Formats: sequence, C-alpha cells, structure tokens
Amino acid sequence: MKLLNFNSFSFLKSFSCIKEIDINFGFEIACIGYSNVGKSTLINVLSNKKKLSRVSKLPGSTQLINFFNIFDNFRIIDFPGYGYSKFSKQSQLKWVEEIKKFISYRKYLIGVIILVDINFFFKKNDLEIMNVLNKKKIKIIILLNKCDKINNFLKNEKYILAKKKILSLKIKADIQIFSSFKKIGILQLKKKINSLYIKKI
Ligand SMILES: Nc1nc2c(ncn2[C@@H]2O[C@H](COP(=O)(O)OP(=O)(O)O)[C@@H](O)[C@H]2O)c(=O)[nH]1
Ligand SMILES: [Mg+2]
Repeated sequence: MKLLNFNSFSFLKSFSCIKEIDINFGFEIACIGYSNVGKSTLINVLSNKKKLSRVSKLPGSTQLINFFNIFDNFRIIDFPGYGYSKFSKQSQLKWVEEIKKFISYRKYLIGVIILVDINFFFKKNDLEIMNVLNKKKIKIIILLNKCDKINNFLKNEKYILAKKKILSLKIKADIQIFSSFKKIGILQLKKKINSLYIKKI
C-alpha cells in the first residue's frame, strides 16, 4: 500500500467553535484528548514540520479548533484539550460538549485519534467521548503517548492494562504505544490513517 505524503501538510483555518466551521467536503480525522497530552506535537511530528501546530508548555492555551490539510480533500483537526483544573469548569465543559456535538453531527469525520498520557491513563471525558464515537461507529485510535518516559516493561504493562480497561467497558478501539519525542509508533499510525482514508475514497 502506498503511503500518503504526510510532508505536504499545511495549515488551513482556525475556528473558535464548531458552529463556525465552514469547510464542508472531503474527509477528516480529529485529534483529541486532555490538555497537555501532546496533540499539537503529534501534528508537528506527522507533518514533519516543527512549528506547524503551536506546541505549548502552558496547558489549555490553545483554545481554537485548528484545521490542517493532509491534502486537498483530507484534513486533520487539532482540538483544544478538554479539561484542565486551572481553567474554569465552564471552559472545560465547553470543549467536551463541542467535541461530542462534532462527533455526532460531522459527516466528514472518518476517525478520531485520542491521546492519553501513558502515565495517567484514561480519564472520565476520554471514556465518555469513546462511547459516543462507538455509537456513531467512528473508528478510534488511542495513543498511549509519552512512552519515552517509562521503561519497556512498564510500557507493556500499561498497554495490557489499557486493552483490558477498554474491553471491560465494551469499547471498540485500536490502541498503540506512542512517543512523538522518540518517534515510536509513527509509521504504524500513518498506516492506520492511510487505510482509513483509502477505505473511504
Ligand atoms: N515526554 C514527552 N513529552 C511530550 C511528547 N509529546 C509532547 N510532549 C510535551 O508535552 C507538552 C504538551 O504538548 P502539546 O503538544 O502542546 O500538548 P496539547 O496540549 O495536547 O496540544 C509539551 O511540553 C510537549 O513538549 C512526547 O512524546 N514525550
Ligand atoms: Mg495543543
């Protein structure tokens, strides 16, 4: 299978809420997760461009929905993180609700990448959103991110635990260990994104 050229990634447009989104064609993959799990870094690593998506050391500082073109009719979307204690309860709720609405109504969405910190595991909003995605039969790819912070034995343990948790909750999702810093799992992820797209065209 020929891999899409991820190096032709470019920034497309930002929106402050889903109601504003005026791009209505093609296919999309969304990147979601709590603040600071590495969503923007992932976009940079996938695109091979260091500053394409702003990487922030301040959790919650990206409050816009950023659209990027993988190419003209295939996009990847960097969503603001849901939930961070320093932000008001209202702002946390806003993004969980926005993402749920987006998942429920967006007909161009073909897959969602959910990033979690391998050390902190799934939290309430991750699981809630995964349930909505399963109901809508949208493919979920879970990245157990920042695996560079732990040793191989622990990596494996966390992977098995994550699999068990998902299975026990009857959630259907693909899970992989990942690190943007060490470039672990990138080719695997690109192949998954590729095959999601190929299936649709
Ligand atoms: N150890 C480690 N840190 C990472 C990795 N990816 C991102 N980070 C760091 O996590 C912090 C948040 O990253 P960012 O991409 O802005 O997260 P976002 O809020 O989910 O978009 C930054 O300090 C990144 O440098 C990774 O693979 N490993
Ligand atoms: Mg970000």
